[in-house]
Amino acid sequence: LSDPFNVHDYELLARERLDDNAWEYLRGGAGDETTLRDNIAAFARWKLRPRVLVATDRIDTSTTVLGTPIAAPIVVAPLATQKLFHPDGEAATARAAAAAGTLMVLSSSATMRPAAVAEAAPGAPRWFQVYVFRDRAITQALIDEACANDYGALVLTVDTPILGRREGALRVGFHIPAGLEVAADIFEGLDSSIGWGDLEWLAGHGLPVVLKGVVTAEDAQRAVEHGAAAVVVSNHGGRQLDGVSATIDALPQVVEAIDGRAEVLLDSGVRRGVDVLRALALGARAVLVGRAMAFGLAVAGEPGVRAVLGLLRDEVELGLRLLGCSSPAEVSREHVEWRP
Ligand code: FNR
Ligand code: LAC
Repeated sequence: LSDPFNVHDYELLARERLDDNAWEYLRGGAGDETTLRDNIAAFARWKLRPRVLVATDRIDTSTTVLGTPIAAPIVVAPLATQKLFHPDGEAATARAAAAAGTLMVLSSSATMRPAAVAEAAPGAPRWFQVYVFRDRAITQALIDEACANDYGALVLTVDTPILGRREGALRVGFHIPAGLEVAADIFEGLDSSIGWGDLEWLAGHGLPVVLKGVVTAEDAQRAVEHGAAAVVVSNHGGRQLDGVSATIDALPQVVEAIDGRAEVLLDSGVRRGVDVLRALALGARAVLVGRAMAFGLAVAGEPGVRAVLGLLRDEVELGLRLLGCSSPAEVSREHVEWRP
């Protein structure tokens, strides 16, 4: 496998590179991992309906998220502790995202500070993911640093009042290796008491607020009422509540409830360009990639992430052409049907 063709190849290579500690943390899901598996299986149940004899000379994969231009509808998801996967950590990811013409979301539990990540890829678009820690001063300092360093949105992750129980990681005795500094300790200090009322405080920083982890019509409606600029339909890659719907199955109810009043993004289980097309068809504006990106990071650092983002973009371009669409905006509900 010296020449990886796709995300699955990167996954196999990443498994070889990482020790059990890092691998189980990256790979694993909560409980019986039914949601982890279903995220991927569910994409395959949505069949594509290509239209033929459509002149698609020029394919343009680019789009925007909250007004920020991106080269393809693929954004880098917030992933904690990236130095666990490669010594260059979040700096490698930031540079790769910039080179791929897309946006990176930096985790609150990163192994680099917001300012240092900004410095690694000056001028590149990036958002900051917020966890609210019991020690509010830690959270406030991170947000202030993000605001001072041109992060363009605050992404509040709402599916994690407490960390899910990932038995694979527990079995291998998961730990942060000595010498790795994490901006804030996700494993101990989350504040489970945050509620809708806290959104005002977040919005008070003057940046658009994105809610990550909305999977129901009811919460989509509330998100809009509370001024969210976007929601991410996400089940945290199957790492939180096991038994939650695959995100591609939850997407239609969220899109319907939002009714154009905010942007809708999706993550969890995206491994192929055709998964991106399915999400677009069901009303997402773009997807986030978590593990896919991290497999590339583990294999080769910055060039690895660049390669994964590049191959997914190429798969989207090919898929658009074969679907009979010349841009993401042309992919519509008629391009998929559900076949269990
Ligand atoms: C995550 N995810 C995550 N989300 C978040 O809001 N803050 C975080 O710090 C992390 N950390 C994290 C670490 C690791 C190792 C993984 C795999 C995931 C969730 C992430 O943003 C995203 O929702 C999922 O990764 C999407 O699923 P896929 O693309 O990994 O299948
Ligand atoms: C995780 C947390 C950090 O999924 O979001 O591990």
